[in-house]
Amino acid sequence: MMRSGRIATLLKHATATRHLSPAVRPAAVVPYQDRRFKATAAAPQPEQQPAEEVSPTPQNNKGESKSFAMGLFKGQVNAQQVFPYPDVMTEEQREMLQMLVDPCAKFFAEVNDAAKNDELATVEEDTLQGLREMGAFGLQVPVELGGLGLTNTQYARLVEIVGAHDLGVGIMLGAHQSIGFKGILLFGTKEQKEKYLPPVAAGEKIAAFCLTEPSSGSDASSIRSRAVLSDDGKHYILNGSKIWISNGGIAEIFTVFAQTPCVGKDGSVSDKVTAFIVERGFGGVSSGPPENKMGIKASNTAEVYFEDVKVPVENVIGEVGGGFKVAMNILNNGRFGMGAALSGTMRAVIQQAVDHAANRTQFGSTIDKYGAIQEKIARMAMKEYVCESMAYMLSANMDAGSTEFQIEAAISKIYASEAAWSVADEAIQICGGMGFMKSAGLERVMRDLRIFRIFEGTNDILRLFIALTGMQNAGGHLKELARAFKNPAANLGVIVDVANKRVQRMMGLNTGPSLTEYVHSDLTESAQETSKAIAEFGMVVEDLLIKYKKNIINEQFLLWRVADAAIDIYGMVAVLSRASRSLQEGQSSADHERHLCQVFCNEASDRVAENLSAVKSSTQIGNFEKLSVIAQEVVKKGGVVPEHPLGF
Ligand code: MYA
Repeated sequence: MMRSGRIATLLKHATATRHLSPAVRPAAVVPYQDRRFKATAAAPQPEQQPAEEVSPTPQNNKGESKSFAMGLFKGQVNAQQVFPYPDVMTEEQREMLQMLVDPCAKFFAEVNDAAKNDELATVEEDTLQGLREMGAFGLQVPVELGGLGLTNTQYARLVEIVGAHDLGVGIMLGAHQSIGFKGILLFGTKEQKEKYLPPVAAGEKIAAFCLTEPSSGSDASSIRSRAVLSDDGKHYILNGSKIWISNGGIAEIFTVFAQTPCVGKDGSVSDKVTAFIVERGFGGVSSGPPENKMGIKASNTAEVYFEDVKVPVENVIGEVGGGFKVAMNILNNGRFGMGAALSGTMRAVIQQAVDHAANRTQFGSTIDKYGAIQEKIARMAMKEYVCESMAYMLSANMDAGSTEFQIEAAISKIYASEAAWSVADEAIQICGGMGFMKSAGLERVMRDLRIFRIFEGTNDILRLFIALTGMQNAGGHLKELARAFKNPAANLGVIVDVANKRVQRMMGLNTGPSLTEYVHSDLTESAQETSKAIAEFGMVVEDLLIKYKKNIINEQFLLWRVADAAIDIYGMVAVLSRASRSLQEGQSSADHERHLCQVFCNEASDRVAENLSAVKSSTQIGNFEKLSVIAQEVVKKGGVVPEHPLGF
């Protein structure tokens, strides 16, 4: 059950618009300043972020958001982060990355044995040692603290290789650095960084991220682990247990989230989440046996117990009571890695499937010549292209210093995990009986992939997160307009502009913010489809806010469709931007990318229209109500309700 923090704000914003007549509700306002992506400076390294930024609330950033996704919810195009396709790597960073790619790929092809790791449910020592020697445990740790000091984009390119070869090893590495010690890297004090980063970067000590508990999964702020300050004020005494912790059985350093009593401004005491660095060596830390899982078997997953663990006060990450946002920001910050890793997975399985299709003869021809197989291959390639375009757009935005990428990160995670699942499934289908054999390796990939739709925020909860975060922001936009109405004389320009756009939209004259100026001329039609989708999306969000006000939080059937439309639109923009760059630069794959982009935009715009019309359609809303009743009856019965067709 979602609590009401975000929703209280949404309510406030939405009700502020009640007195506006429909004719003057805000329209698609499109400030097209900053058209070019100017971020050419070297990417800010994580350590450059001051420790004071420990409670960044992206939504609270001052000034107008530059996030494309945030703007989308207002029917706007914030072009700066998406056009042209961002690339903020310096020449030096590019050269360094090029030097790392080949040895990394060679290592995974020749030394690591994914099938054996899966069989033995562990990562073999020679792989671990090789990874240590390559610096793979501290990819983003600053060089002076023993890491490789890579940017997000450089990191993405390397985890793509890991994802292509062994997702189990990927999770061991990812749980260690993408979330395990990321809190120290992003928000740690100088002392915390100096003490903890060198051993974790060297792979001497493994890290883990401890948030989930038996009674607290998606509802992360409901954790029960508790840490209480000792009488002498030098330690927190930590008690609690965590479940399904990746690296939980092998880690020495843990980022642990626990409730701590905090004194409010009015003097009242209430529990708030605080983040701690906990060493196994503190005593009182123990782990359960390795979990027996469906996939990613090579990575260790275990329960972790904390019993009267004495955690020094200097091991608090950020502010006492500020731990929930530390957790959310670590997760936001790590999600781009999944998009990159799973692009690698998709590239690998597509290669395997087309190799089979091009060599397997049936009915007198190799099967790649048949339309049924061609459609599969083309769709697999399209999904990979969208996923990869999103992942590197996001990593470049992060490298350019964006702090407001939480919606884009959630979109990328959802898209990547669902695309990779479908691509692996189709790869098996193309390979037929051979794909089903263990020796082909595809069943392992399929098993490994299943968890990606569940962990790091289930796709279901992230869909709600996308819709609600975007709507909260759009609600703020409506509030600004309501404020303008309080002093119409001073804000006449704003009001007239908004009213005109609204009228245009109602008369069908407004086809949305133009994107054609950003894209290659071959993609004009796709740009127009995207513009239309953006305008329609902004209008539907506005109508939903006005219609449902605070109750929108309870409309999960609708929120789900809003999120799906947002995911498709972000995908359209990502491929439009990337394919345009490719065409403009005359890249060898430009024509191929044009086709990928055109088909995706065309089909995605139909899906967007379908999702957005569903939230307005009384028939569909009637269906949602019936689906809710059906589900409740099934739950009440404890299984399917209809009598068996045979009567017994
Ligand atoms: S680790 C476990 C993962 N667990 C989760 O992801 C938990 C999911 N739950 C949530 O995210 C939250 O509880 C939700 C909020 C979203 C449901 N960014 O009232 P609220 C702010 C910034 O909405 P709730 C794992 O699986 C919000 O604005 N801020 O909160 C490891 C508000 O602020 P304010 C955020 O209703 C697997 C406040 O918080 C965010 O309680 C291993 C309260 O908000 C956000 N996202 O629920 C993976 N959310 O008060 C390995 C909320 O100021 C990695 N807020 O308005 C592998 C990676 C790949 C590597 C490579 C492989 C090869």
